[in-house]
Amino acid sequence: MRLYHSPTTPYGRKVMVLLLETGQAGDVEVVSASGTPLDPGTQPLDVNPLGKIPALVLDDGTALYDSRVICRWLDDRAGAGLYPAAPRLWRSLTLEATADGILEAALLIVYETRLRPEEIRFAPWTEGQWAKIARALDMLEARWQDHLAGPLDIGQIALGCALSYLDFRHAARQWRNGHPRLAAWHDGFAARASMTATAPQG
Ligand SMILES: N[C@@H](CCC(=O)N[C@@H](CS)C(=O)NCC(=O)O)C(=O)O
Repeated sequence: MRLYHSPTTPYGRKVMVLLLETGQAGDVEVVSASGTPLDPGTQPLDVNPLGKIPALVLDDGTALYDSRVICRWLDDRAGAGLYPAAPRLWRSLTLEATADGILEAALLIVYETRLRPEEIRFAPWTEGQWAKIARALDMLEARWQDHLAGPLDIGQIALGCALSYLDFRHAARQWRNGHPRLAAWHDGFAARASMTATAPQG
């Protein structure tokens, strides 16, 4: 299998963490790819026409994307149980969607500040993206601690990668302020071997 990935993509990191947690890392050839909405660069457009990574090409040529599909497929392949039976499943998937939503807003802010020329930037839009993240963090702090204390699942993997991405790209926003329980959970999660082995570089 071939995984298109870059050392800084938090969505690709979800897949890498899952590969390590489920003992499948050796089954995948990692191919470096990168690009932006302005320039697809080395993104494998023939694999994912949306020009995004991660994307996984199976041995029979089937292309899988995005990270949610790839993670679920890999979990199924290994029988790893990172997608528990319902009703817990719905919490796991909602947590993953929340973490991915944090990532989406965080990435849009990065694109806004890096790609858009300064004279046409719109600060209220950027702050609106951060407000989404702030609301999600408040909700996770208040209502998700029981789930986070439970067995490892795809929601926790996605959240661990999302919070680490906030450290990586938005450290100045200091997401830990007002979220001590989430910060404590992340300290523990970030110490996992699968997380230390996949820390973003660049
Ligand atoms: N929903 C997708 C998001 C993937 C994504 O946005 N990847 C970024 C890298 S972190 C990308 O490839 N961006 C290039 C672009 O948007 O053109 C997933 O979960 O895989």
